[in-house]
Amino acid sequence: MKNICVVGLGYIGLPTAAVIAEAGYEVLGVDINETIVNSINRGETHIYEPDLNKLVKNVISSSFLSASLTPKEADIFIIAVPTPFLDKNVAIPSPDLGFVFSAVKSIANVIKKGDLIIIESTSPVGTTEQVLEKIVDCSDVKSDEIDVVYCPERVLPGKIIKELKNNDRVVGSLSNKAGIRCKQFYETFCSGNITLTSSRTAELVKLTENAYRDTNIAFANEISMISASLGINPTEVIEIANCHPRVDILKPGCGVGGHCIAVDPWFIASACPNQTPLIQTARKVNKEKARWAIQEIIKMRNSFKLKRGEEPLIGIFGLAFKPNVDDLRCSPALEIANYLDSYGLNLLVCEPNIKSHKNFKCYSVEEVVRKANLFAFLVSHSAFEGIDLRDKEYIDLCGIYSEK
Ligand code: SAJ
Repeated sequence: MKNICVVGLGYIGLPTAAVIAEAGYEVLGVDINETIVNSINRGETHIYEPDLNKLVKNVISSSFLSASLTPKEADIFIIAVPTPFLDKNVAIPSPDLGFVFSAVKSIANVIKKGDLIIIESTSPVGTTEQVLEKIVDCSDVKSDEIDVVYCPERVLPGKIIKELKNNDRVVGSLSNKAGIRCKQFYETFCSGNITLTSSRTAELVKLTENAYRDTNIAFANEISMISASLGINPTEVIEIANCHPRVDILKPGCGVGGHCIAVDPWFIASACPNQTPLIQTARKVNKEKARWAIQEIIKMRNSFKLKRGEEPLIGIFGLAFKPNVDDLRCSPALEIANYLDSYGLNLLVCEPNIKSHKNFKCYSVEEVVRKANLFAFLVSHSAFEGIDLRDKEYIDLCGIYSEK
C-alpha cells in the first residue's frame, strides 16, 4: 500500500487526509502549526465539520493517520494549503501563492524519482507548471522523473466528508500518464466521475465554478435590492421565477463570505482584467450588499427612535459566513455586526454555532426574542427557523423569515 503525505491540515487537508487514511493508506498529515499537529495526534479536531471528529479519532487510533510538523518520504504528496489574495486594498487583488510554494519547498528534500505530487489548493492558471519548475529547482529530481497534477477540491463546508467521497473530480495534468495515475488513486476512495484534462483547463474550471456561483448570487442580491425598493418580497420573486424550467437563481443574503467564492473570482480577473467586467461587477455587487444591509438596519433603528424616542436593542441573528457552520472567516454577517457595534447601536447577538466571540457576548434565540426591540436576520441557520416574531419589527436579510 502506498504512503501518502498531505501538506496543510485545515478545512480541506484534514478531512482529505482522514478519508484517505480510512481507505487504508498510511497517511502523514503535515502542518506548520504545532497546536494543530498535537491535537490531531490526540485524535481531536480543530475545526467543526459533521462526521470529521469521529473519523479522525478512528484513523488516529488505528494509526493510519498521524500528524507532524515536517514531511517524510511518501509515494504521493497532496498540497492542500490556502491560496488567499495579496493586497485586499487594490481594485483587482492578485493571488498569493506563498503557502503553495513554501509547501513545495518543505517537501523538496524528501521528493524522489517516481513520486506523484497533487495540488488541491485552488490556484490561478499556470500554477501546476510553476510548481513543477519549483520542485525541479529545489530538489534533486528532473522534470520527467516526477508527476505533478492539479486536482482541485470541490467540497462544500458542512458536507465535506460526504462530498469528498462522492463528488465528481477533475484532474489536470502536464502528461496523460500523470493524469491517469492520479485518477487511479482518487478512484480508490471517491465514487464520483473523474475527468482528465490539461492542468491549465482544470485550473480555470475550478475558478469558473466559484465565479459562476458568485455571479448567480450577485444577481439574486441585485434582485433583492430592487425588490426592496419596489416594496416586493424578494424571496417570493425568486421562488416563483425559479418555477420556470430554465431559471435557477440562488438565494440573496447579507453578502458573500468565506475563503472561496469571495476570493477565487479575482484569480480570473487579475489574469484578464480587461475581459472580466461581469466577474468584477458580481464581486462589487456582493460586497455592496453588506453595506446596503447596514444601511437598512440603521434605517429601521432610526425610525424606531423617531417613533418611540428611545434607543432600541437590536437582535442580530447569525455571525457565521453561511448557514449551519461555525466558521466566521470573511463573514459579511460579522462585518455588519462589527460595523453596527462601532456605530454605537445596542446589539444582542445570537450565533448558536459558537460558544463565545471576542467582540460579542452570544445570547440564546429565546433571550434575544424576549429582550430585543428590533431584529435583523443575517444568516439562515436552521436554529432560527420558525421563530415567532408576530407583531415585532424585523428585517430579513437572508430569506429565512420572509412573509409572503
Ligand atoms: N451564499 C448566498 N446565497 C446562496 C448561496 C451562498 O448568499 O444561495 C453565500 C453564503 O452565505 C456564503 C457564500 O455565499 O457567504 C459562499 O457560500 P457557498 O455555500 O456558496 O460556498 P463555499 O464558499 O462554502 O464553497 C464553495 C463551493 N463552490 C461551489 O459551490 C461552486 C464548494 O463546492 C467549493 O469547494 C468551495 O467554494 C471552495 O473551496 O472553493
